[in-house]
Amino acid sequence: MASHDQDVTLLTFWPSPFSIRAKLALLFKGIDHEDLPQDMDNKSNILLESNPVHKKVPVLIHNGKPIAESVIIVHYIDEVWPGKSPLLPQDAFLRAQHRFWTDFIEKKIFDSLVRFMRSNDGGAAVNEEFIQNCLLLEGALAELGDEEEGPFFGGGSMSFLDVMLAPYAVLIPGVEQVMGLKPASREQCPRLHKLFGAVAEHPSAKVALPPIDKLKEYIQARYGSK
Ligand SMILES: N[C@@H](CCC(=O)N[C@@H](CS)C(=O)NCC(=O)O)C(=O)O
Repeated sequence: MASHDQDVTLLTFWPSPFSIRAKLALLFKGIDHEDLPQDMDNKSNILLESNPVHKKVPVLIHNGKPIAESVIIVHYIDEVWPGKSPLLPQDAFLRAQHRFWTDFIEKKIFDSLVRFMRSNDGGAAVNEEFIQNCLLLEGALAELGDEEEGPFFGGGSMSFLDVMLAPYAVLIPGVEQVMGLKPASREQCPRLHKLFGAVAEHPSAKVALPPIDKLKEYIQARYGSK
């Protein structure tokens, strides 16, 4: 682990895909930190004071200064601890591509997944929308990620977009197994399947991602089956 002169605390909620991103970025960079799990039904003073605008996790507190919003947190981590392998590419156009597809994950992938989970009509239409969004992401992966170098958007090493997507490696199977989501097939999205497989095997992701059975119990309790 790096830099013992830094005081780094992360406010988290274990099933939160947003918390998982921030945790993964810290682990990937080897940053010593304290993980402070939060009770979402009884928000702590530290959460309310450090994220008074949204009152949500994750919040990174670095030497007493709070940073909220997972995308902003991962960006901050990458700037403060560039280390041997920066998450964002050096090239400005590629950086813009990573930001564009991050925005797509928030606005399209996450949104269609949550609408599926909340749907009370079986969710077939929104499930199809979700698959179409995965196909678009597959196209981006084929364009941006060098398959010969490795399975990630960053080729052989995780990059910004890989961290953004990593929580879905467990979230999608969780929603599939509890709620009957039909994910894009291996034939439709071979690169995404490889990426999620590689995420599941990544040493930092193994620590950051919750076990699938625990996540399934949470999804079942919170959303029920379809
Ligand atoms: N856009 C935020 C979303 C964070 C978020 O929605 N966090 C949820 C947990 S998954 C939360 O703290 N919810 C508490 C609440 O809504 O009161 C991010 O990227 O960090």
